[in-house]
Amino acid sequence: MGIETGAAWRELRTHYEQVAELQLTQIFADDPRRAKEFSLEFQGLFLDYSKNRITRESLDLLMNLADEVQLSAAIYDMFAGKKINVTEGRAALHTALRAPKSSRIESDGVDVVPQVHAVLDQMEEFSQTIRSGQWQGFTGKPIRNVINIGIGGSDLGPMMACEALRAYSQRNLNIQFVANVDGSDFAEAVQGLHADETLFIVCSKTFSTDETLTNARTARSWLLEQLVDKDAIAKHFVAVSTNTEEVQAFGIDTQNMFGFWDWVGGRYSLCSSVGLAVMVSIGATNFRAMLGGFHAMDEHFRTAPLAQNMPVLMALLGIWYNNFFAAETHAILPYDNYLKHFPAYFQQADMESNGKCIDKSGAEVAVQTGPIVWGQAGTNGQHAFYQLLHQGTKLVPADFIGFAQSHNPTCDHHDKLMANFFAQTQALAFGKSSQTLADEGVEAALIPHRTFTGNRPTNSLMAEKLTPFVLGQLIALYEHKIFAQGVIWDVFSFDQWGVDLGKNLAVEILHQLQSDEASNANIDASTAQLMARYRKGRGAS
Ligand code: G6Q
Repeated sequence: MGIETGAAWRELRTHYEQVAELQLTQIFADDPRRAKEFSLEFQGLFLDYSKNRITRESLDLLMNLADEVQLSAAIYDMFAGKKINVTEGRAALHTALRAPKSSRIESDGVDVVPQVHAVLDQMEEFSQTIRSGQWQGFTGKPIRNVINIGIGGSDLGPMMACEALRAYSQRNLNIQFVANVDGSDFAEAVQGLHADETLFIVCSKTFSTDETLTNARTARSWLLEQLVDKDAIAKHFVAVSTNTEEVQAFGIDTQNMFGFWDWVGGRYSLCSSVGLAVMVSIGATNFRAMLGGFHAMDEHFRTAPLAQNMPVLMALLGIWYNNFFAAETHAILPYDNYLKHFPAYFQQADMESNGKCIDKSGAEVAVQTGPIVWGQAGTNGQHAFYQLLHQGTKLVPADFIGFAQSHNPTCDHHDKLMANFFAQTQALAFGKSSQTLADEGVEAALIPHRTFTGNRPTNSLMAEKLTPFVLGQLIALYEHKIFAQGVIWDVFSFDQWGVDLGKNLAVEILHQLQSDEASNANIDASTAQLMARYRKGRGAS
């Protein structure tokens, strides 16, 4: 029996029929207090959700849904370290990574907080030696280039946060990321770099990910081509992993290994040693300030009543569009260039967590689950895909994220940027009617093409400035939104079995591509034809 059979869902469905045609123009005109009442502030982070197609009753019914699935108990279980990642037999305790030293959080009867802080201290010491130039490469030179080699959760988080907090970075350090097994990624990253000034962070929870190990081996060869002596490896490679044995086998000194734990999922691991590149870039004080922002939002999520709980509200609004308005996608549109990787980061976090069609009992779900998440930093998107947002046939709920202050206040750039933010949410919500166009004297034949129906929902998130603290708040906000939605859809949000099949098939296909004889065993006709073409093209057949 899925969620769709419950009373709350059925009431929401009936309610949807009643309010689906409501126009934001009308409901704003009817209620002058709406903007104020449908807004929420938490420690400087402001959410205006008034431009959503909801009434107070919609919210009450959505809250009933949260109660019906016992969301509060699920939140409690996650924070308490219960093994909610059932299919992998693990807890999902990323919140422990940003808990203050004084807290006590147990996993398997062990308080994990001291371990977390010991690793943070180790990271601090290490990043300080790099930042100060104390860490010397094999030829005695300080490190100028830091290259994180990792993929998925071991890449997107630190890459996103390094860019988001670039204004706080130590500018004489060049931090780069190599993820793709495509050799071009590595080749371009090291263009023009000197090995004796370059440090690689091999970032892999399992230390068995093929892309990462392939890139790491290439990095080792590149380094040894220049520095020749194998002893150089210890000065130019460090590892972030849970797998000591494999780190050792690779030749990395385990003194220079930063651990984490199996209760941290890859896509939720930014606050662990996976964030090492971020700490090197912005320093320990800023990194800890970011953890403070995460923790503040964790506490808000854990303790605030559901109706005033920012992640819960955003989760329920997402459910409202995904499941009742049949919206297929959700856009994240940050009006801050430093957040340019933020949509891609949450594309992984959301789609890998809630892109599931099987519920916790093992049955097929009867309702739509995770949306397609996408987006881009404004205002570039306005000159590209916003046409569809304004006039397309699809409903695309969107989050706009903006700041009152810029890190680079140049002339009136920031006013212009934010004017666009405000204008877009206004245009999406209220549109422009054919009557107005007619009154303006627009040629009749053009009126349908120039009409904006409006009624396109957005959330607006604003803070004073994109600081490390605010970034932490924002990331935790979305993490918990995703969790709350997973609870409602009754899917396991912390596994990712869907990435396995392709990965395993690639192993077999690679074997065939690299053997002299093409056996084509277990290969379908289409794939065999493509492989044959590839073999011929690369000159191997
Ligand atoms: C994230 C996933 C996945 C993972 C990568 C890298 O939640 O688990 O994106 O982070 O596959 O894995 P390793 O860190 O083990 O190399």
